[in-house]
Amino acid sequence: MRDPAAPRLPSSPGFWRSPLRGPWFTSVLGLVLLVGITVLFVTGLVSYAAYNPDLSPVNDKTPDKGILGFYLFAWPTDPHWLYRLNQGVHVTLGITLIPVLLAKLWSVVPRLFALPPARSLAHALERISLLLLVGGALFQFVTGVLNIQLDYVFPGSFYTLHFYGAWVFFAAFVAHVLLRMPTVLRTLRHPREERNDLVTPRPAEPTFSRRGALWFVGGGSLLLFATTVGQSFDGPLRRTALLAPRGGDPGSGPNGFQINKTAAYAGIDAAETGGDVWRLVVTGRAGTVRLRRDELLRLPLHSAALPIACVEGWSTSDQWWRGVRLRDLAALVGYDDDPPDVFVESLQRSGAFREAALRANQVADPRSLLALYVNGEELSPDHGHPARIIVPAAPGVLNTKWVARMTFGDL
Ligand SMILES: Nc1nc2c(c(=O)[nH]1)N[C@H]1C(S)=C(S)[C@@H](COP(=O)(O)O)O[C@H]1N2
Ligand SMILES: [Mo]
Repeated sequence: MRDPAAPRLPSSPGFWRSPLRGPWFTSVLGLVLLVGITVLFVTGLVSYAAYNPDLSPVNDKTPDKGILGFYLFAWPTDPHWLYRLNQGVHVTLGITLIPVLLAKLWSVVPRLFALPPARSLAHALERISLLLLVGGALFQFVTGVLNIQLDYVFPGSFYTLHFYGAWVFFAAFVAHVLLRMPTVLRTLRHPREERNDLVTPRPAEPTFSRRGALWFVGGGSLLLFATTVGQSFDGPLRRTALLAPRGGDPGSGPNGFQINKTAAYAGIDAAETGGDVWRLVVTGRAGTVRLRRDELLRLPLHSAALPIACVEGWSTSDQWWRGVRLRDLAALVGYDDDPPDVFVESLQRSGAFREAALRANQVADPRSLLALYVNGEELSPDHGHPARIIVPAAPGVLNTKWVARMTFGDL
């Protein structure tokens, strides 16, 4: 039987009946998000810096960022797993926090309907900032997940959306934390005494304790974590990455590690990569040299153990690359001991990742190679045959495949 006195409108105080709602539940989830979202923001900004966007417009996926690029710095080459760790944390943590974010929103949902919409100017401003906060959080999580799952649904603009979105969201987030911190601290010190408008005046029978509810949320997070984190590893662990679309099994053998875009997808024609047609064109202050692959192979070859680490969060463990040092190629065209920046172009004719610029510190690193072999075998077509760039600590996108042209000189 329906209780005739039951409030029908979500704006009525007794409409929301879960006894879980209240300052304690909201505060605990809020604290988790305070730590987690701060890490997401920092790793996100760092990830953008890793592209070296201030080096060249081709690296910059967010032009017109204005002063928001104030913090950019020259991306280092050490430790060689730096981008792998940064981006693995960013993506895996983001996915893991989804249940916490949803639970937090659930815990405060009555406030969305609270009437009157504004009691005072200060209250109106606060509600507008909450709109930015909730809208910003949903926007960041949704664009992030869509980019990983559907890959290229935002042609070129994902970076811009996610970057601007991050600043708007984080500004609202900081304001919110400052406003609410006193309540959170009071609640955690005296969990039994603190009450607020989230506590229902008509509690329903509890089906869950508050601690049980937290375990439930934590269990959801743990499940997402366990089915995502494998994308940052090789072997059997990778197969546990059920939720990461590129987690799966990349096959076996020396070239059996994760492929981003295949040669077919990138429109690479096998006729262009063969030994008698392909030439590497290297230009610098001393002029231009054109090298056949057998000529490249007569240069000193060096090895480096380096991972591929994509902005989408997946990475491989260290692969064993072998090829010509970038700084040796610079020396061929006039830079004997002071390698400059380099602009690298692929055979690939179109697509945002067909070209990239590397900074002088990346060129100078002895582990930075124009790789011809991986794990003791020729590069496969999908991993960039006949030659690809591999640079320590750099995001995957800077490791251009199917290289055709390299232009040395300060950018
Ligand atoms: N020419 C070209 N090179 C490219 C790309 C591309 O689309 N075209 N993708 C980049 C990206 S985003 C990544 S993560 C790595 C992936 O390298 P892999 O497919 O060998 O693992 O290649 C990079 N090199
Ligand atoms: Mo990538």
